[in-house]
Amino acid sequence: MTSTSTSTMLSLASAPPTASLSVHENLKGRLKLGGGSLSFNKEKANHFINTKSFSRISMVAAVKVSRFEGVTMAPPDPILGVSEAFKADNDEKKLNLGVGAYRTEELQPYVLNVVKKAENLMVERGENKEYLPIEGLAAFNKVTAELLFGASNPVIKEQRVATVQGLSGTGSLRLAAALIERYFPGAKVLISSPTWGNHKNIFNDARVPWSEYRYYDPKTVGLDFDGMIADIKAAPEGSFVLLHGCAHNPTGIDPTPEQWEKIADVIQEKNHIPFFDVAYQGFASGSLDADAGSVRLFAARGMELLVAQSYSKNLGLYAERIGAINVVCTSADATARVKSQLKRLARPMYSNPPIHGAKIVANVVGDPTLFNEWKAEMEMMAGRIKNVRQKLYDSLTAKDKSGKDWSFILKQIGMFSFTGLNKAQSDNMTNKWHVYMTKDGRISLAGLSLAKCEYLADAIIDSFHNIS
Ligand code: KET
Repeated sequence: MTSTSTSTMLSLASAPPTASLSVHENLKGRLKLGGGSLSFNKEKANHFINTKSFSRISMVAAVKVSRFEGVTMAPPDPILGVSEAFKADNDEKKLNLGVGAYRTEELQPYVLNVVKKAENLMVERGENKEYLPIEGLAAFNKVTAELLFGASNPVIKEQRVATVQGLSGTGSLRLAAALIERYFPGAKVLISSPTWGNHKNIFNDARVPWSEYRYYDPKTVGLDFDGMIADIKAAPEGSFVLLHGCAHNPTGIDPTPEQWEKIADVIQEKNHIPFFDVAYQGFASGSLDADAGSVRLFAARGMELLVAQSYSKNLGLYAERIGAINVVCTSADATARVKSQLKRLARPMYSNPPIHGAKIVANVVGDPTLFNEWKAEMEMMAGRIKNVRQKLYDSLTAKDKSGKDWSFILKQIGMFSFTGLNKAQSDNMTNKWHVYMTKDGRISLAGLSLAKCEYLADAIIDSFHNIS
């Protein structure tokens, strides 16, 4: 999209009189074009006009300018942009702790063995590539809801879950946002402060108003539970409350089961609707059931709720874009209607979802042998992250003589550690130490190896103590 790639023909002859006049009279060197403007060579234009003796302007001026001149450069994405910067760095010591993507101890991407087995099954069966229905693969929708709520959960037995396959967690959240925009106009979504960076983009683009509730307390490096409760209470009745089902991103701090009960109490009191983002089921504790505990606790109260699911992390299906949106309603009848509207929203956006990831999930979760193998692999991945978490803590404690308490690292769970490093300190991590991370001080432990813990500890200690 360079300005020389397109030539815009500006025809004064065909322009209406007012337009040609305004071009002549307002030759100030720039000509307004839509939201942007283009350079206009006043002298050349005047010369051209003056050398013609005409009663009627009949000329065509060629102006080499892009029709997209008014489009400004977007900033790099705060998370995925980090990977782009990492790729451009040629230093051997470089470490990508930006995006939450699992790596092996050798820092290589990991394709789960169960995924390979499921894919082999698909090839053996000669499965086709026909369009899926708008709501996605039926076998996937069944197993994904069962994995989330438990197969014997009344919400499933009573057909009170509208499940629609989505474009992973992000696409599922976006579809739910579109549903909120259409059926709850003006309703607000409350999001935690801080939260996963893309939440705000999703609701902004869907034109759903949002505000923040307190979540992280830098003083205790823990949950600001009282602040959270007070803000949820103070929100307009009937708001949506976005909650991270487990392994809160970016803080790694989750409410306790007792705190979840109290959160459910205020949400019920205020007639709010809980909206869970479950991107790490099985990754927080290593147990799929334990990590779905928060969602099941709310469902057991008979509450209506929304849950977006992702298989990017727990099955390593990042690029397959496989996930789902589940809407739990109080009646099967309302559920069917909600599902029909989710389909109606999806059809003009992307028509229907991709089949490959859906088949993988359906094959793995639906087959007892593969399901057990998956659980073992997930425990292995969660275990490796726990090991580097411990080693990082040990390295920091051994090397840092300042007496700073680093135990918050061990209290956090999931893929990330929220280090408390500010933007300048995070910049130092990248510029001096080639450690790529998000500017909010988050590091992905899934991208760290035991071998690199000491180096990372040196970088953190230097950045923490020498940069303010
Ligand atoms: N919710 C949360 C909380 C989340 O951390 C992610 C991804 C998603 C949803 C969406 O993932 P998807 O691949 O659309 O299913 N987070 C990591 C990657 C990203 O930013 O896209 C991350 O925080 O690094």
